[in-house]
Amino acid sequence: MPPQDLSRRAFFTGTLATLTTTANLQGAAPAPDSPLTLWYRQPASTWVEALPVGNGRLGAMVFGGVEKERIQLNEETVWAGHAHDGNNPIALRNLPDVRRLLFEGKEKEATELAGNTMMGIPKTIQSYQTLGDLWIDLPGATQAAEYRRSLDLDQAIAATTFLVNSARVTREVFVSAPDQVIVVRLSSEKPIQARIRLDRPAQSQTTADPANPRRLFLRGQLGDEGLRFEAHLDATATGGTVKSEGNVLVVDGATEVLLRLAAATSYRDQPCEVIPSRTLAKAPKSYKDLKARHIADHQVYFRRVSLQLPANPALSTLPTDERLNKVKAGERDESLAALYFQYGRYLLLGSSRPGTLPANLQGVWNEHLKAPWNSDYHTNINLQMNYWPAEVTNLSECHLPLFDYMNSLVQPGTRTAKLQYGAKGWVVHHLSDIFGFTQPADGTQGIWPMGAAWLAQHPWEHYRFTEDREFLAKRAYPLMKGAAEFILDFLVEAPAGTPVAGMLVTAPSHSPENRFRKPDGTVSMFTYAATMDNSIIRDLLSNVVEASKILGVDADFRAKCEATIPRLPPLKVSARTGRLMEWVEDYDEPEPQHRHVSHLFALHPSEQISVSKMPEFAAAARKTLEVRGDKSTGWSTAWKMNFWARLQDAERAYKLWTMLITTCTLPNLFDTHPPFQIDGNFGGTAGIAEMLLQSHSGEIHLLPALPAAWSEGKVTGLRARGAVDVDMEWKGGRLKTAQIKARVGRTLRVRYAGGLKVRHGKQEVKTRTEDGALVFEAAVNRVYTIS
Ligand code: FUC
Repeated sequence: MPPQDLSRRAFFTGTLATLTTTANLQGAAPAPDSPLTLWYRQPASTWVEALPVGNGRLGAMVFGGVEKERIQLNEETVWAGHAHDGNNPIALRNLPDVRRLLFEGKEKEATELAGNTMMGIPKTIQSYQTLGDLWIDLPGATQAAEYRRSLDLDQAIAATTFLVNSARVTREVFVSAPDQVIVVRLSSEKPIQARIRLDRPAQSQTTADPANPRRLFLRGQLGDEGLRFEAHLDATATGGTVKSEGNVLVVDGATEVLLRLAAATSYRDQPCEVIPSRTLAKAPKSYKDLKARHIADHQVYFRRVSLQLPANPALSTLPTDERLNKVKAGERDESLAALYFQYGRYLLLGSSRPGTLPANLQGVWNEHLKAPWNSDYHTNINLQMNYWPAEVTNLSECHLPLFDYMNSLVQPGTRTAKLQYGAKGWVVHHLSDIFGFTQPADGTQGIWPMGAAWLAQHPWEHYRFTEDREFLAKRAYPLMKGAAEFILDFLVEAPAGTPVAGMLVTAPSHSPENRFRKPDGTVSMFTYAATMDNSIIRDLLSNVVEASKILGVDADFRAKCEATIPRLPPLKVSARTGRLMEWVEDYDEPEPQHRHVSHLFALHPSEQISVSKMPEFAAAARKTLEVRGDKSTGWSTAWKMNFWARLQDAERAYKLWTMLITTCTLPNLFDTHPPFQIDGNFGGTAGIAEMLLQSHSGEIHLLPALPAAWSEGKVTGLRARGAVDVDMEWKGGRLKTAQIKARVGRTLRVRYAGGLKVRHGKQEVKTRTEDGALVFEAAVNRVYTIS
């Protein structure tokens, strides 16, 4: 293969500043063996070509440069801003007027008044930020051959390998969860020289440790009132020396260099100045031990699930970017969906582990000081979407940070509920940070007090998938109840003259970020009783009722919830359009293809609409989706994939998958809104699972939306509601066999289009058929084979 001049490769679109190498590349290393690998023949020239590694708290983006390697670093609490009470003291006294104006149809006046009186102070939050960059220079390495960089999802290791002067140089990077360090090992067949640097675009200094010539400190503060942060890096060289020169570590004549980096901020690590060095002191010094402990830990979670879909070897053996480009050009490689699915699981493990913060808009990976949407927590779809794959793809533990985070919002959210709405319980508006921001932000579209109510679906789902009663009692129920308490106080009776007079409604209300046009031509976002609110509330109150029954607690509160549910405005199908109505009246839409499809919340993630139980509403949901159209942002495309899977329209769900991978996916398989936003990865991963297995509405549905393109395949380790493990194999588009194991003894209802028998070992199990589903008694932890 001829030498390739990086600067002339059409693929590279990065600016010179982001180029990580100017080396010439010659020849190519062979493809890695594992299908669970992303790999490339050239270094990343832009951040969205770099490969992510993470342990939930720490993250790194590996560029794979030759002469100059950049490893961009993150620590999840490097976030500008600080806690303070930003509730608006005049909100509550203006709320009745805002409501009155909305009910009178004076949206413009209501918007103005609410904008002047209800917004949080300050009006928004600040950004999650980069921790900095680790640079590894190999002076003189201007020519490289047999180059390859890769990310092995099964080991969670990013590797770069190439020949310089006929000697193989290899770098491996991972982020250890058991040892809480970012690890880089550089090895070379011939002794090398290297320069190792740490820096950050702002607010930091790098110094060498006066007490240890092999250690660097990167430290700083995010403004006068902001957090302090620290990264400590140490280097060990084999067969050579390492010493500091100024604020650089210089390696001379080594064949192996081990770098370990630990980081902390004053957000929770006190004193953060010494914590990273303590972490380094505790972590193993040997690469072998670090790596073994890292892989063992990662595989406990990662290997629970496997997925095989038909591979096209002509594509599946190509570098990931070339493979993706061919799929974008219309070629088929179904196994790319399996890789994308496992990548989603990998990304969740990398950005959300027990004890960490939840995955934000970019997971944990962000190179900016001011990121798009601050890389924050958006609760009007994005944060929830991040967790859609957690339970079904058997990463239940990764869901836990969301509940810790919700807990951290209870106290400030209770204050906001009281001060801004005169309500009990806790409330969150459409965005938040790590400092307990719960008030409305970013204009009147931020007056959307439904965040806690929607989030409260998650601990309930965790319970449904795990059947962990203690969790339900101690963690889930208090969060759900507090969210419901707010809702019960927030709801008001709609006055006479409105289409929902006498019903209990939300006011103010939004159908997130979408607008409507009234017959007089006025356009607004601000209203009362948007369909999404009603559906979220119906979901929440029903879940609270069920949870309180399971736990045998709170009969009075349950009665209040039960009495409220029938007074909520019901879902409505428009007589004019046949679509599900998004608003209280059948308004026109200025933007019929708006990315949010909030009024279908009842179809997914809730299960109020199901094809079998409410076919007329399912039909209206179909029409809604037809008019909304398929093309949209990353997360919206992923949501639509889930909607179509719930509608059991396999080919349409597959079409949405195809759009997600061809129009919303970056070279490193990150989702793009654009720009990069990780929710689409997680929503897409959940969507693939939803096509293969569903477990809402009291039954387990095998292969509910299997497209023709995936006619052959195998999946192991998926989870269904009711704490059930499901493996399946299918051929010719038909289920061959499924193995089902309930972790709690129970009656199972299993649906599959076609006759099935259930066996335990060789013995046939007695079943009955109810409403087309196979029903049988499953004993705890017994494996049943269905074929
Ligand atoms: C919501 C969406 C945007 C974006 C932002 C982070 O506001 O409407 O598309 O995803 O969140």
